[in-house]
Amino acid sequence: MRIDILTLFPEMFAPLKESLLGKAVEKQLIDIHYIQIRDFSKDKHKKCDDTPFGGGAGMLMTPQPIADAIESIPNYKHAHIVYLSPKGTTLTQAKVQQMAQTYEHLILLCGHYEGVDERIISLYVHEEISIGDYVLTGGELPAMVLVDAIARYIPGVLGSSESTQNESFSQNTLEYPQYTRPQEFRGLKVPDVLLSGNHQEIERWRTQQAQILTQKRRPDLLQ
Ligand code: 4FV
Repeated sequence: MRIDILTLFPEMFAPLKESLLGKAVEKQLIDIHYIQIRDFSKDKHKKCDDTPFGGGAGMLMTPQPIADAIESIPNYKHAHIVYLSPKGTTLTQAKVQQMAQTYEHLILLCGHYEGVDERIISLYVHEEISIGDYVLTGGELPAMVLVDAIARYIPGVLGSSESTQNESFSQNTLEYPQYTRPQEFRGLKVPDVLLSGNHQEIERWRTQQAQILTQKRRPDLLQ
């Protein structure tokens, strides 16, 4: 999968160069390109923002640099262009899985200030996605969240010991409690069933725990 990220702050994306994601890029499982929108500004001061028509607080990102940055991307017309925005569809695990399985080329537009000129959305954006009902200073963190979540579904990114199967939301429940060594820590013991070697009982316990936890914290998932 190729992902082009359009941003005013490429340096914010250092986390995508670490750990599993960094290894996935090294192994060329994911091809991530960072595009500095400001490089495309035709303003003599490289301005990329301006005041909103009709008044109102804050600044908007102007359309020209964004449009030219998008059109600089090879085959941009065949990519799925996403704008990270509180006005978008809220991201869910199902949406992440669908995107990972559907798109070979994603372009992620990161807004800043009050966002982008509406004409960019009309002309180029296929989908607006929100990571939650709160307002951030920029679309960079949401873009990193989206890339991280999608990358987990790309074959080879997760180690053989990890899986997207029995995890929170994958079966419309939260994940069961998990334990590792030592068997006792600060007086708290690992549940005996997990030490029993009885896989049928372990599976039954995990299913029951997931149901209890989901009913308590996220009954909406059970609907
Ligand atoms: C956001 C979110 C978000 C709004 C104005 C960036 C900011 C600024 N993006 N999910 N919640 N974006 O708050 O995706 O441009």
